[in-house]
Amino acid sequence: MLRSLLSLVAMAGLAAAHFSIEYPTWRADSLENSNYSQYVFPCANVPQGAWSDNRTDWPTTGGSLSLDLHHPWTYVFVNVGLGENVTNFNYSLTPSFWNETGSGTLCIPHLDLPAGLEPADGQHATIQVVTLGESGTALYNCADITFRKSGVSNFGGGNCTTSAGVSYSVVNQETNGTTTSSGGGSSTTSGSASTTTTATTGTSAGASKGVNMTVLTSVVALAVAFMYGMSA
Ligand SMILES: [Cu+2]
Repeated sequence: MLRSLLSLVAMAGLAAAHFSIEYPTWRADSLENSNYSQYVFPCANVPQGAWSDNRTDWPTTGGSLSLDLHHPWTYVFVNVGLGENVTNFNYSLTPSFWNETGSGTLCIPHLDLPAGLEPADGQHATIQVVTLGESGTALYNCADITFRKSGVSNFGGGNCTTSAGVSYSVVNQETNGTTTSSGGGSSTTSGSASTTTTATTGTSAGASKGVNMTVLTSVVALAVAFMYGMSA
């Protein structure tokens, strides 16, 4: 009974869970194939080339990023690695990570590159997006790109829209009890880092998913507590 309840919860969690990269096009749909898992570092166990010819031109000065997020909230990290089949994502596009709230599309019109990263025209690279929730479990997805000095139309304007109820703030670095003065964002700021997007709350889709997730979490907590009770 308990086991079936737990597996039911797990299945429901999978259906409502995880995220996708809408732009640039992700390496492959990491939800469609049972060999893929967004829990697997660095790219959800999706091999490079899983979808052929799936490299998006992206400006050498930085570009747009659009995510479809399905949790009530998450922390978001965006990294870049250079090369054809990257395993070392050693450039961060989010020197201060984001605290995102809401379920739906989060579109960033322009992400700047860090100062040390000056890719050549035609340089292959991969963008890695990591989300981190309250359990400490991270989810990964990747999008393969080719840096282009020109000819890339920005994914801006009407295409880059953020869902109502979705917003994020940049988490400032803190030391014991004091916030460092870089909060204004000069030295470590990477483009949109000082931007806080806000949107109206309370659309039906995002809100209902959030409620479901909360209920699921409560059920899991109860089940785990029950198991502890039985084994103790
Ligand atoms: Cu999930």
